[in-house]
Amino acid sequence: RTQERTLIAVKPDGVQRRLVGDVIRRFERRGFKLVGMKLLQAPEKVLAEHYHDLKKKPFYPNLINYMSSGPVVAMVWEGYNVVRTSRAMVGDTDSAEAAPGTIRGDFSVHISRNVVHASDSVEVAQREISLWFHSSELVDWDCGSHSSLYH
Ligand code: YYY
Ligand code: MG
Repeated sequence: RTQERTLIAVKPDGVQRRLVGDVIRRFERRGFKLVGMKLLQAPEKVLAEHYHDLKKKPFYPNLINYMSSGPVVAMVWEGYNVVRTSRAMVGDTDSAEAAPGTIRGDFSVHISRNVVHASDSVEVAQREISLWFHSSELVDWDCGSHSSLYH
């Protein structure tokens, strides 16, 4: 499905470290299509919903503090198998385990400052996209290189 979409977010450490461009470049060059993007200070309510499954984890308060510590860049990327491929591009949750060549493996050293978020399933991606974006903020545009990327 070339219409699959995922939520990618550059976290506050990535924005502070001027890594937004590097993250975007990797998704563009892989062949994915950017259909939504914004810089925002994430509201606590959005973060609580975004990480609802981690509420009972010991690291949860630190995670919310960190995610609130500065702006994030939220993006929606579209393309064939984008959810699974972007998880591979992002790398292991624990930066110490993330392979070189992945975003976390190239740009981070610790699990608590791992630069990016990527949705982990198609269902979760749909939920996260509607949490972070209004449908009017997503742009359905024709990519000129479509026939070079897909048959
Ligand atoms: O999807 P992903 O970001 O790779 O990992 P999750 O298990 O969903 O955890 C979300 C987020 O929580 C992770 O990116 C860093 C943080 N975290 C942490 O600080 N310490 C842990 N032991 C596990 C996760
Ligand atoms: Mg996750």
